[in-house]
Order: sequence, then structure tokens, then C-alpha cells
Amino acid sequence: MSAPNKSYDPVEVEALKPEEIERMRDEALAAFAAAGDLDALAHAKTAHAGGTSPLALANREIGALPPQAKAEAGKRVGQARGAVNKAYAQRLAQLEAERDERVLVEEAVDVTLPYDRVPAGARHPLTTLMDRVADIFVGMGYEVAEGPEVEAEWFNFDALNFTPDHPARQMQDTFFVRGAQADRSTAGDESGVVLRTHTSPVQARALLERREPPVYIVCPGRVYRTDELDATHTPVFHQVELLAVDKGLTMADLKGTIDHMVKELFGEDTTTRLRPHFFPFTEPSAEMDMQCYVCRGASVGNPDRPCRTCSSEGWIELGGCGMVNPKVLTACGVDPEVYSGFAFGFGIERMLMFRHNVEDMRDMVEGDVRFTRPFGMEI
Ligand code: FA5
Repeated sequence: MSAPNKSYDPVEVEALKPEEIERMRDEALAAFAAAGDLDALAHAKTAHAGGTSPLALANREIGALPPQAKAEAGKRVGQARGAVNKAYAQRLAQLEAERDERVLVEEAVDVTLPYDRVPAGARHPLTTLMDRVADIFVGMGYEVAEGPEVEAEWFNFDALNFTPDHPARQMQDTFFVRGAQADRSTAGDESGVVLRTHTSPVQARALLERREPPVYIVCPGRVYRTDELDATHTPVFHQVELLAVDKGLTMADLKGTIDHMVKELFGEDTTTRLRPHFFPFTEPSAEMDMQCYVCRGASVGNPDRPCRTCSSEGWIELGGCGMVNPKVLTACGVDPEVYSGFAFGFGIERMLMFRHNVEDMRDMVEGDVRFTRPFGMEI
């Protein structure tokens, strides 16, 4: 700050010269006008109207003037500062208005947009079909039974009369969790542990758990085999197993039960047939076919009317069945002289394929909603 100016001449104090004050004011007004946004305006305010701005510093110089000069210099600086503050306020209002207008456009919310864009989920068609099949038997008085997917090798194979050297026990067919047949010599008497390869071990579990027949159970569930994933195979698939053990059951009861299921699922006039087959746990055993519900056999030997559903064979393979082998009944503590039983089992993926003309099983496991959506939103 300058020393008091005894011989008063305001022109002598550089910062208070009229043209200097005008220059400071004009620079401030130009800086405010040039500020393109609120940040730039805040910087311009600090530079031109803040505590260390040229006008503020000039204001301080007034104190050094002789009393008679203070009023004039004060008026000049005060007018300039007033003009600067006014220009700042005007530019601030202008920039704020521009910002508000921009925000209204950029952050506008379209209240007419639909709010419920997330579609409702639904159960997988495999689950729905499996439950529908199970329901048919529940309606006939059967109970739903379940067993573990990680199963004792004894239940999966031994109890079902699979010989120790049966090919199904090989690691090429079965996922072993512990104690593969190959290292049985070291595994001792302990049963190995496998991922169950079919739902049939639930037969043995049900008989052992209930002890006294009658037993009527339906067992839907997931099973595992070391098959490659392709159009007609998957390493993880679903089966539905049926077991009935009672006094006096015969193949006629088995056939009648299969017929009932098929008519419920594919229509009253659908017929079935049994073809001789072999399963270690049923005797006699058969494979069960149903008449093609699309062509009803009309495509057989008729090249003019090919049928994609049954490949013009007239019949569709459903699964395996038979009368429960007396050895299985004995292993499960049921007297085969008193009781007899029948069982059948089939794959749900294959049934979904021919029931809904799905050409590739991989579509069922890939989780693409474009596959599941046409089946509807059943929950
Ligand atoms: C069995 O699994 C027997 N437990 C069925 C049975 C039960 C017979 C009771 C007698 C008494 P099989 O290995 O054939 O049988 O399999 C039955 C069905 O499972 C097949 O008809 C087929 O529909 C389905 N299946 C088998 N392997 C696969 C696979 N890799 N992917 C999809 N489905 C399969």
C-alpha cells in the first residue's frame, strides 16, 4: 500500500486513475461475457471481483489518499465495482437459466415408457413335462419318491442285479465319485459312490425303506451318464421311473399302466407295444413303444407321406420296462414267492423331443429363452 499522499493528486496513484479503473471494469465485464459456463464464470469472478482482484486492490489504495480525495476515488471505484457485480449477477442468471434448460432436455424422463419391461419367468418345459407325467400317476394313487443323485454304487448297480463286470459299470459309462470298479481291490467291501445313471436305484431304496409292500411309487429325477452332448444325448438328463410291488401283479398290469399314461399324454386312441429286451433288474424285460401320434402309422412304407416325428417307422421308443426281477426283490427284503412287481422308466428329454418336435437336445440345455418361450409361461 502506498504512503499517504500529502500533496493530493489522485492522478498520482496509478491504480486509481480513471482510465485504470475503467480498464479494470471493462476487463471484468469482458471476462464475464466470455465465460461459457458456470465454472468459467466462477473463475472470472475470483479474478475480477474477488478479494485480490485489481479493483479490490485499488479499493485498498483509497485509504492512503488524503481525506478530501477519498470521496471522489471511492465513488469511482465503487461505481466500477457496482457495475462488475451487476454484470456478474446478470451473467450468472443467464448461465443458470441455460443450464436448467439443458438439464430439462438431457435428463428428461419419458413417463410414457412401459415400466414392466422385465418379463415374468417360468419353469423349464422339462420340469413341466416331468411334473405332468408324475401327476398322472399321483392321480392313480402312486406316491412321489426321491433318491440321491450322488448314489451308492450298491443301490445303482448291485441291488439291481448288475454283475460286477457289467459294462454299464465302466468309467466310460458312469461318473464315479469314489471307488471305481478298477480299484475295487483297494476299496475293500465299501460300496463305491457314483452319480446315479438311472432312477432305478430309487426302486431298491423304496423297497428297503418301506419293507412291506404294497409299494406304488413314481420317481422323477436327474441322472448322469458319460455321454457326449449331441442332438440326441446329454450327459445330464431326466428320467421318470415307476415301481409297483404288490400281490398278484402281472405284465397285463404293466401294459395297462403304460397305456394309461400314453393316452393321458398323447390322446385316447394312442396304442403301445412291448418288444423283448434285457435289463438285469427286470425279468422278463421289454422296450416300450407308442404308436406315432402324428401319422398313426400311415407313413410306414408310404414315401408320399413321410413323418418326421417317428422317421416313418410308425412307432416311437419310450423307454424300458419289465417285471421286477425276483433277485432284486430278495436283495431288498421282499419275498418273491408272495409279491411280484413291475417297473418302467423313460427319458424326459426324448419325450419332450418327440412330443414337441424338438430336433436338437442341445437346445434344451443351453438356457436360451427363445427356446423355452414358445412352451408358454406355466409356473
Ligand atoms: C434305463 O435307464 C432303465 N433304468 C429303465 C428301466 C426302468 C427299465 C425300469 C426297466 C425297468 P435306458 O438305459 O434304456 O434304461 O434309459 C431309459 C431312457 O433314458 C432312454 O429310453 C432314453 O429316453 C433316456 N436316455 C438314455 N440315455 C440318454 C442320454 N444320454 N440323454 C438323454 N436321454 C437319455
